[in-house]
Amino acid sequence: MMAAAQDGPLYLGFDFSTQQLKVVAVDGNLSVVHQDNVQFDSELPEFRTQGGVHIHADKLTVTSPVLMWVKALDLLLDKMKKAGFDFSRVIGLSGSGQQHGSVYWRRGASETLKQLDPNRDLHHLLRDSFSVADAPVWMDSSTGHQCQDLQAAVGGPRRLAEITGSRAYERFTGNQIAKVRHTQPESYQHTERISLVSSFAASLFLGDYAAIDFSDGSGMNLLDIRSRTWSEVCLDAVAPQLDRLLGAPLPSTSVLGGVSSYWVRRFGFSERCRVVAFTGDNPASLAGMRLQDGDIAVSLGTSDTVFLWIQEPRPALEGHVFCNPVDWRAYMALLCFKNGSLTRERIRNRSAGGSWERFSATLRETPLGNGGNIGFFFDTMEITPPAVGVHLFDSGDKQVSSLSPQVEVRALVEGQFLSRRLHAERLGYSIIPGTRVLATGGASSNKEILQVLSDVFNAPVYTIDLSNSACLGSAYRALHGLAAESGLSFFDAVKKASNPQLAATPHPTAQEVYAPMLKRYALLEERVLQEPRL
Ligand code: ADP
Ligand code: XUL
Repeated sequence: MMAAAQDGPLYLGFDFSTQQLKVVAVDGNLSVVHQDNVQFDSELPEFRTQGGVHIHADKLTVTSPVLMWVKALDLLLDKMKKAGFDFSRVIGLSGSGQQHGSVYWRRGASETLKQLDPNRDLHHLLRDSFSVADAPVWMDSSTGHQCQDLQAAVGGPRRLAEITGSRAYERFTGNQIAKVRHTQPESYQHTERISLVSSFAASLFLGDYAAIDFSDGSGMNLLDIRSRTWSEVCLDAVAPQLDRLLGAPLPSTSVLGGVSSYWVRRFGFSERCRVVAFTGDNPASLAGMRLQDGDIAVSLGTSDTVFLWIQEPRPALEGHVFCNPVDWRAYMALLCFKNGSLTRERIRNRSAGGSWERFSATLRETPLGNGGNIGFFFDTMEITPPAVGVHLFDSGDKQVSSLSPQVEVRALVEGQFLSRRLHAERLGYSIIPGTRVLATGGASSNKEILQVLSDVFNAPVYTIDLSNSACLGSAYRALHGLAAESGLSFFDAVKKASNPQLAATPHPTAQEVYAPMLKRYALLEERVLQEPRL
């Protein structure tokens, strides 16, 4: 058993997320045998990011340096090598990226990718390969005009949602591409390929441009999610001949090819090692949690997201429908909340002395329902709902200017989860007996936060061993991608993985407290949305 584990095949999953690059390796039994990460802010300080991004002076434009991601990969692989990781055992790799971000490859970059010198770091080799140095990322909300133009060209928000699964959203890649084309025409002219963060990362391993997969491609406002081809009307509205810059999209389970000779010669990868299409971090998390129809996933990372497995797409004006990453016939619905972990960190620093322990103790010591106090904490322009600012209310629905530190901590966490539940229900999702809430992301390691989640949703909360389900899901997808060619389903391919563990069950009074509070929250949200934006 031991001997087999020490020389059997391995699968790697990478996650190019907002604040860090992570990797896990699993063996054929789906046990995690290695994990590592590179934090952008602290380990690559030369790029001067905060939370992995640059927020520009207009506060709306948000970008990350592409070369930072490349350098992070150099660093991560070096760390693995130093740790004695045996790359020759890896027979499949895949990965995920923060969704919606776009990478612009300069003319000639494909030739560079094909002839990478194994004696040098990638970030030296690719220094001149990007026509836009600062990649727009999902936190950007600067493309309001482009969104209006796209919706007008297609026949309105509802029509756009019908085709692409979402009305126009500022962070969606088509609108970002339209902005780059207008604001940086020269750079756009010099671009030979546009990748998502996921397909950009896959390209580094492949030594060639990697296809965009159907699932992450659904976050662009460009893909027809039913025919799984680019929508001509959407492409035409964004830029002429955009299909040439994007390449044809492929199923998320596709094997794209082998790793390039750079990886074989520099790190000792096997020539047999295959690259399976990379996808978005949320789709990859769905795979990592082995989410099933009826479950609800709540991801608590830089962004908070809520997602579900759905059979039939019924796109609405709120939320998104993506092609499913593990079953090409199915779909997933997703809601994204921009003010997630970074807002929790701000309130932790302000009201809990900068310590998660004190933050958690406060949640333990304060009552369910928080004495009727409710808070909305939209530090930056929220996506769901589109509102900004901090709005606090007492038990009589009177707006107040501050709360005590203890009440503030609970108001933040309860408010966040009331919002997640309210908007999930509006999407048509209802909690019935037997519903499992599967939690993941950095904050899912916090038991007290999970208890509030369980109480507000009045449902049991489960976690998987690894809080980074996107990374794990990428390793699972690598394994499945290799097996999928013989027709094996994703769930059959990963059936040996350990089951999610129960982390919290709702307090007996949870329903009594939160059912009326949810109604109040919905009414107060209406009020917040009507307030003028300063
Ligand atoms: P991403 O993948 O978006 O980069 P992660 O899912 O790794 O982010 O989550 C990172 C976040 O996890 C950090 O910003 C931090 O706020 C949060 N986090 C880490 N530990 C805890 C904890 N004990 N309690 C609450 N939040 C935590
Ligand atoms: C999803 C979204 C974020 C990013 C970053 O639509 O914008 O969740 O994928 O994690």
